[in-house]
Amino acid sequence: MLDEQSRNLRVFAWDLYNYGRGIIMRRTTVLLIGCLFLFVLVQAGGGAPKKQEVTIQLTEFAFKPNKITLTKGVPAELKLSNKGSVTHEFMVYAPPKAGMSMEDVEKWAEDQSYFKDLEVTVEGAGIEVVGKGIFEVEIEAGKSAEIKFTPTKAGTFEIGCHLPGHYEAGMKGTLVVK
Ligand SMILES: [Cu+2]
Repeated sequence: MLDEQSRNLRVFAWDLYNYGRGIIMRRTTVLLIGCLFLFVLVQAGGGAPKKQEVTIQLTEFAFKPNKITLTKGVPAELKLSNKGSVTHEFMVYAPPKAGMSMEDVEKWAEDQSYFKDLEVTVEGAGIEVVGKGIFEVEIEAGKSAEIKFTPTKAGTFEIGCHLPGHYEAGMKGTLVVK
């Protein structure tokens, strides 16, 4: 009788042991699959940059650098820093046609804005503006602003500051989207 009981107990203990092992193995398998999944995610993310950041300084009367290149489809963050002593603005638009008057170029810059149909976020001095139809960002002397958007149109565009006299003084540059 005692033998029978202790045998049953041993069988029970063995079952319990196997049951436990099963749980541990299942857990290990889940953990391994989890790690593998994470690894695949990291690998996939490592191929293409998640965002592109460019810092542009605005001074009298230039953008530095005056040529920037962005990759289409990758979220972009342009940090605009006014290092000058007067307000400057940042506009991006299709290159104006030859022979346009200054007035025409200003209108063109607004109408042909790169940001026209894009969702754009502008952050600066504690203000955040989000939306479509933003075509210029004005930055006071010594202040900074950040423009976030995902470029969708490839091509060559002009960067310009159209505050009176600035563009004529050479405050322009080029944005290339590849
Ligand atoms: Cu300016």
